[in-house]
Amino acid sequence: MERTFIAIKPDGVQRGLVGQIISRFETKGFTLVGLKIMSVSKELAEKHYEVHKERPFFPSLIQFITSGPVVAMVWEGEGVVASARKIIGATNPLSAEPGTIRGDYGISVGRNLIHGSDAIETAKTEISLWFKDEELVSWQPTLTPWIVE
Ligand code: IDP
Ligand code: MG
Repeated sequence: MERTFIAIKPDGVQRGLVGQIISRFETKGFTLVGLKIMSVSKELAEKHYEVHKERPFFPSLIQFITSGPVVAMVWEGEGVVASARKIIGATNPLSAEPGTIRGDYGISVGRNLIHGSDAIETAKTEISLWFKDEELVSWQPTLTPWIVE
């Protein structure tokens, strides 16, 4: 089953939006299979954002993501990678549609609340970077037949 990596960034945690953000994915019908709050090391942050290491915003991005607790999650469900990106909204919250997490809660690209994997392959890499196998729980919600035909 398809899985994606989602992280609530320090601004989302500090602003008390953890519950509301988790609710978006939960009420959509996806299944939570991994969840932890953690301090992010510089090493983990740099690995996670490696593709951006030559960009001018890289140092401030690393500083930001290591500046407070992050809530790391793995969500499961058919089409979850692309759907989660839609639920999250555009990178710049000012361009993100109302109804998306970034569109509803943010105004600044450097404080855009949440990360979501951008492709199935990226999701696999990010999940194994952030979680050990034994931290993930495979389970079948009893609600499934009411959510998936
Ligand atoms: P994404 O999070 O929507 O996938 P990416 O382009 O992969 O967006 O950028 C990763 C993160 O880097 C963004 O979520 C944002 O926190 C930060 N970022 C991207 N572009 C900028 C920028 O122009 N200024 C400041 N931060 C940026
Ligand atoms: Mg990205």
